[in-house]
Amino acid sequence: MYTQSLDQAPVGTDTNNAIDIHQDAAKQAAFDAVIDADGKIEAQDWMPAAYRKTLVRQISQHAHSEVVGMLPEGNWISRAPSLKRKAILLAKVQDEAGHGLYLYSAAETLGTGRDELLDALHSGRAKYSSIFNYPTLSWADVGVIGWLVDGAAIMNQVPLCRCSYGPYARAMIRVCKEESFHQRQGFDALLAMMQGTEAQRAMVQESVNRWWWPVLMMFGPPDADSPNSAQGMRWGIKRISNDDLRQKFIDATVAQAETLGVTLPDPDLTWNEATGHYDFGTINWQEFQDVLAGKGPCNTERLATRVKAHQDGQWVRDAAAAYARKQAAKQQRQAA
Ligand code: FAQ
Repeated sequence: MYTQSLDQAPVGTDTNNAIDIHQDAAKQAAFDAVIDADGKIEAQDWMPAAYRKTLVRQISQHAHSEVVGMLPEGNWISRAPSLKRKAILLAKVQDEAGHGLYLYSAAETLGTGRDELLDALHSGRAKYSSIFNYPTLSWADVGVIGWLVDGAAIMNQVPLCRCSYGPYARAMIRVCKEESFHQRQGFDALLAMMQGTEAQRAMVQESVNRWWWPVLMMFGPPDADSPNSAQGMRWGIKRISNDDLRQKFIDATVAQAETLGVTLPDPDLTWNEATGHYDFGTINWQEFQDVLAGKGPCNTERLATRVKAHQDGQWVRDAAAAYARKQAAKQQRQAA
């Protein structure tokens, strides 16, 4: 059962209050039945306040990640090594903007406005994925982001296509298809470099060395230290735990690294016949906490760039609003 009963006042002598509580209990029971049957909750359905709050938190953090996630790769659009790679990178970065838009729209269906969500990001109150606070120092980083960062994102997001909240689940279907293309283009870019010169191979290896551990942190803290996981899983928002997704990602990536010819920078990475999984070394969770606390290598720069982009775009929003007002007035005149 997923009740809010602890939040509810006891049935008193007030008849209206008793009726309200009775109605809320009926709504809660209907909600629980949908969740228990693995069904979908839609925007117009009644839902517990805590379910709504959790969804707004997760979906908006996800949207912010897509939008801030454009910045590390965007740095390389003007420096891509060929027209083909530039066109692919432009398309990928635009896709990430689109993902942000679907996700902000999904969050808005829960009754929180876009301005409020963006204000939380720009004021530093909202989180976005830790991974985007690391710098892109070489062209190989663009390939590694596609291969590993998008690869981790897909591993985390495919189960979200089955999320109990309909608008989020449906947004994730298209997002995952596009992330899949992103992952492959990253692998393809790295494969080309690995078949190139010694200097190119070294550039790929150096990039993998820097990104591997931060990528493993993308899945979130260990299950034992994840305050939101248990409830998120009971509500069918999260389907697979942070640790299980991290393990699935490692298991899938080792063979890809071998195909590429790169070494994953973990001396403890060994196949465990008994568990049927790879064992791996200790993740530096202090580094993760530091990045979340705003002390990562690029936190300040990323937020400042995002705020500036938003401010620079004010005239576009003003012009769009003025045009919409003009069109509405025109329609009113025609209807009169
Ligand atoms: N970074 O209790 P949990 C992408 C926070 S999209 C920052 O385990 P939960 C596409 C967490 O929010 C990447 N914060 O939390 C792309 C919570 O804080 P709060 C983003 C993190 O929600 C590719 C606290 O720690 N994907 O890459 C991180 O149950 C290339 C405790 O954690 C999504 O957002 C982190 N890595 O599980 C774009 C997917 N991990 O809110 C451009 C949807 C945890 O209590 C280029 N989100 N935290 O203050 C999820 O699946 C979940 O929210 C998790 C966290 C798994 C991220």
